[in-house]
Amino acid sequence: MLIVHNTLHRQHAGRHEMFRGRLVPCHESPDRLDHLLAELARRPVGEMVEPAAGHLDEALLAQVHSPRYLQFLAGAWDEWVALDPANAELDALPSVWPVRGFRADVLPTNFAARMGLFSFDAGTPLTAGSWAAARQGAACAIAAAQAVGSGRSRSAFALTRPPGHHAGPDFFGGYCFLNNAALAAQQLRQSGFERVAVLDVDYHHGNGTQTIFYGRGDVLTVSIHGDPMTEYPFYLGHADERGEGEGAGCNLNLPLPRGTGFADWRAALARGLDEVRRFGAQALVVALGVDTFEGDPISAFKLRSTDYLDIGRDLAAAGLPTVFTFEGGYAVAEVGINAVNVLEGFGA
Ligand code: Q9C
Ligand code: ZN
Repeated sequence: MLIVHNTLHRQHAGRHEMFRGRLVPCHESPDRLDHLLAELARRPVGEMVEPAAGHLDEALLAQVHSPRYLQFLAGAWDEWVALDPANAELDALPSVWPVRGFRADVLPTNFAARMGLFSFDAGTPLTAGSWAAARQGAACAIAAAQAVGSGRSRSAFALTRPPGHHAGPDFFGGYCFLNNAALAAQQLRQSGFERVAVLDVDYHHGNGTQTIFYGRGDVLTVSIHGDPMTEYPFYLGHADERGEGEGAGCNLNLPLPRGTGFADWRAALARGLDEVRRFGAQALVVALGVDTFEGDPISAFKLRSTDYLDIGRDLAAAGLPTVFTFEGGYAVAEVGINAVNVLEGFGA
């Protein structure tokens, strides 16, 4: 297992997210990845590398995200501070969004209006270093996929932070800016795998990844998650979403109720892996969130730390070249143990 480390991840450090009328401390913190690194130091599962500094495949980025979205993200912090120098001490959060009936084709000049156009929640602060960290995380995901695509390594784990699976073609949200799993899948396609599957095991539906590939027949997206009737991101992730056009039949959602324990969760994983096999995937991307853990502060499944070893074993049994991206998981002290358990269970 090759580990690709995002050395810039600490530059993304949000202060607050909006929750029930209050700004509360961010759940998605730099400590999460630091705990994961500490656990990797205790239990080395593979060689650790860094992506080439300052290099990111812009062409690949533009195959997953829209030019105007990327342009917005690149300049957003400077625009925010230009509004008021005092903003440099604050996070930028959206507060207005274009719902049904509003126009998304016209790009307002107003910064807050564009912030809302390119986002879907007020829980994803943009800070001074968010863009640098997100770009380097994306570089990790792409480098991991390149290593697997070239045959250098049969499997690779990208230490992506901020996470990515909620980010769509032209929107951020759910603590995500760039969709690392989608970028890894796109890179695997580029490396010559004709059919690629993304299996999302984060507690939350991978709405961004689903949306990016919804009309495509070359990338299967499967997500196991809390039922969106009660769980974030609420507006996508139902079982009847099966893909459209050339992508018809190439999306599978496996929503599960709050309180689901490992036996039922594992049965859903088996169903998801069946679909990956049926699709004929030649390579696999696992969007690995560990917010399915029983101790997670914002989620409601009941997985225990030892269950993650079995998840790793089940994933390895698919027998595919595999790239892992790191997604959610907010029980900070256990994030490292749980994620490294997956890698250990997976083996090489
Ligand atoms: N107070 C990922 O796991 N906020 N994103 C829910 C909780 C959004 C989760 C409200 C959760 C986003 C990558
Ligand atoms: Zn999550």
